[in-house]
Amino acid sequence: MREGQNVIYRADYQPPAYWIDTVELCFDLDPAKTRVLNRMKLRRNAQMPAQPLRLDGEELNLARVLVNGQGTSFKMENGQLVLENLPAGDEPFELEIFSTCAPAKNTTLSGLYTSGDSFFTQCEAEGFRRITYFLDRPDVMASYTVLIRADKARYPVLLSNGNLVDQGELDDGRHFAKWVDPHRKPSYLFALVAGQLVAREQRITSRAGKEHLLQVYVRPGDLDKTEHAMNSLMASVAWDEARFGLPLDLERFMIVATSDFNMGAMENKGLNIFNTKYVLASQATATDTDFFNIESVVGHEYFHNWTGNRITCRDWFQLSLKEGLTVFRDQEFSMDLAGEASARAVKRIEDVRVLRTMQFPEDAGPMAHPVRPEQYLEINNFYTVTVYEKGAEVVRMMQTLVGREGFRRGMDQYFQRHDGQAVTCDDFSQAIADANPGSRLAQTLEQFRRWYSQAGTPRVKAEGRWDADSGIYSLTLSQSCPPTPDQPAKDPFVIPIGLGLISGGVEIANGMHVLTEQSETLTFPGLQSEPVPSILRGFSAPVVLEFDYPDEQLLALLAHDADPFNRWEAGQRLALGRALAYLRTPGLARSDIRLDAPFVEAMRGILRHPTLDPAFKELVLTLPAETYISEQLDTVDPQRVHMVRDAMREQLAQALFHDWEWAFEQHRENGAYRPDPRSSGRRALAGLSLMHLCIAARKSGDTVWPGKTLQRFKDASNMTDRFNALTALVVSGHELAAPALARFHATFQDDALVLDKWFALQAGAPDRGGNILPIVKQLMNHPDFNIRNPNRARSLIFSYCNANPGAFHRPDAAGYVFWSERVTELDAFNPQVAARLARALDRWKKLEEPLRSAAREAIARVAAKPDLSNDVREVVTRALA
Ligand code: 0A1
Ligand code: ZN
Repeated sequence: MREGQNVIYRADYQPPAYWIDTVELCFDLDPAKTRVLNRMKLRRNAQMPAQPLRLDGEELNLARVLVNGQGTSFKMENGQLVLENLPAGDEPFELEIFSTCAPAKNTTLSGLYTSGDSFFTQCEAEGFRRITYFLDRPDVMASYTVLIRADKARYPVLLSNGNLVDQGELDDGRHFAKWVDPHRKPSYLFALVAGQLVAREQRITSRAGKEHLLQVYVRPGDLDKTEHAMNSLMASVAWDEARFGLPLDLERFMIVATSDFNMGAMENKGLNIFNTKYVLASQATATDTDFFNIESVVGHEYFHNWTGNRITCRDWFQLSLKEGLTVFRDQEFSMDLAGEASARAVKRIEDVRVLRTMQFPEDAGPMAHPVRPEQYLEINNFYTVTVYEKGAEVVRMMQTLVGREGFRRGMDQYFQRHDGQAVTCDDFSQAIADANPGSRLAQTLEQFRRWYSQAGTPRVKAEGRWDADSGIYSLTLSQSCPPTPDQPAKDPFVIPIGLGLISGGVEIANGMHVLTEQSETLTFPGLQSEPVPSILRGFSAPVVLEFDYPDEQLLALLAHDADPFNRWEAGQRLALGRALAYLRTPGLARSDIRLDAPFVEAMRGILRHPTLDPAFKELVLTLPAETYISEQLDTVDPQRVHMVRDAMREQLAQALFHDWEWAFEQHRENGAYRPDPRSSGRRALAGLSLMHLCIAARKSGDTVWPGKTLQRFKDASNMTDRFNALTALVVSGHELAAPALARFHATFQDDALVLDKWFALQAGAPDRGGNILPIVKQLMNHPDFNIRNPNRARSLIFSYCNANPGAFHRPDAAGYVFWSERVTELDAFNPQVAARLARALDRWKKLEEPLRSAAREAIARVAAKPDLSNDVREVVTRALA
């Protein structure tokens, strides 16, 4: 992607040649042809040499351009509207642009589009230019006034950012609403919504005694599913005030849900637009995971109001400035709401699991990029787990290096310096360091910033040496980082390493070592016996820790480590070690897989533990994901990885049969449904138990547990228990799965989000003799399938291609053929979604032959298509490079 056309480089950043101070937009909404009148006040940026004004525009029909009320000459160049004859001097001038667009034909879901009978916008990153000609870049911040006119019966609700200042009737059954946003903002935060919507409303009073109106807008039938989103919003407002002293700066804060959305949600100023998946929930239709995701996404978007909106990004290379920081904030929010230490730890483990199963592979593949990328062809491809999740880990390390209070001081400093500005990742780390002079961050700032500039997951190799004579234990820590595209060699990172020493089941040391050199040795004198080191406690840095733990040490950590993260990690390492040993055994058959007694007993010990949190037990007893296991191998046969993991799970199911029975009975009842960490943890463990009981039953021919599972599926009072039971039947491949699936569909056929689960479960089920691809193809023809709806496309196609490696990587390459067809099909109407699917084969170079060649061929087939979008082109060209 280096010399390619249209590549944008971070190094080429130039401030804008003009500023836009105010924007007045007037919309006449019509699905076929919406008219947009855009009146702006501009002035030259005196710091830049005089040059023409170049406005971005895409898919617009331009009708008229006036400068200070007069017609003017203009030309089109590379899709931009170029104005050369502007008034001389530095006086502000008025520019009026009249254009039209076609929302009903806009299948990309970027810009102004229709979903059902309503209008929505999505402007991040570069969608505003699909609404009007503009300096569509985040460092141009303007004040917006928006007038919306539309048919009143079809579009009774008309919304935009800020405050409603006027509304009224017009002729011909039309009406209008006028909105003024009191805050300056970049164009990517503009939003407009119009349609038949209803709102749950809540008035709140802030700590400072200010009144605010909170609203959650949905389609009329969905109002009863908005309570949790509203509660989450209220909790978010309270949390940001309490933890960071950041109040809501608007009289009114709105969330609107749409079922057609490319991503999770969007933080438009005062008018967040959400995928319904992250708003709608009832105990009958949403799982515990859905409830927690809603809480965290509502929090995330709300927290953007300060980290992203009040202080925004100078350019899109700085995306992690807002995303990494805001993910960090939503993670902290969820942890604080979870309350108890064990529930916080569970959340931390879940976050690390996402990082390691999704971001680590990204960092090792063809799309690897630094948290602050250097170049892109299509910015939408860089809304990645690296920018978001690794970016959050970088912010977390800053907090670790300056302490929690120091971090709060740093945030205060950041807002004091930069409120109202468009800034860079360096500005952020500078503020945190400056507020904490003398801290480890301030001392190492330049080096610390390599986390923003160097891609790849660092390795920390630890080697312990015990000298019994002197009673000294020494630990050598060495770091390295594998090459990534464009970055063959890396300089050492600043790596905070949480470290404990355990001797005889007792913790004798606990602290934080900051590794800055390529290699450092720590010594611990005066010890009676060789300690067990607990390294990288709390997952204190986003690195791979290499340490040759003997099994006894892992068993000791699993039994005793005071750090819950490393306690869980010890169990994962025990399981991973076994999986890798099987995978490295030539000619291994499924029947050769026999888990050893110490491992099984350790797992039993955790499952039966008298005091451990059920949610934590569920995490320990879940084997490492197939993708995580695959990342540890040089070459991968995904079907073999699946076979090994599946066989290990089956062994755990059989060996712990009575323990699973016990666990299920102990945790099956949870009283009235509440999606809190405690009772959801109990449901999770009951669900995992049921799954293992069904798997064991498949092996033994027992019909009792499948029967009980079906009964639970039918009787369940909530979606979590119901779906877990259904999943147990489907995953174990029991014949009761088919009637249960049919019943599930019949019950929930009118609920789109539940149907998404129904599609996803079938597409993600374990492959039996190559049966999944035919099922997926059949489901593509199901009357409820619609590839144009991103949620539905993801639930079927992505669940198969991205989340079911054992079924997707078929020796006959039919999975790859299916993938390439879907990528091209999607690309024709929604490039963003297509490009995400295109990434399913990112790791093709790791595949064993003949899969590797077949995958390459499939990617090449996509790359050879004419008219590919930039989005897909960038992904496939990088993959083939
Ligand atoms: N800023 C949003 C994510 C988002 C990004 C791009 C979108 O359209 C291309 C939509 C949403 C967030 O972080 O939640
Ligand atoms: Zn975000």
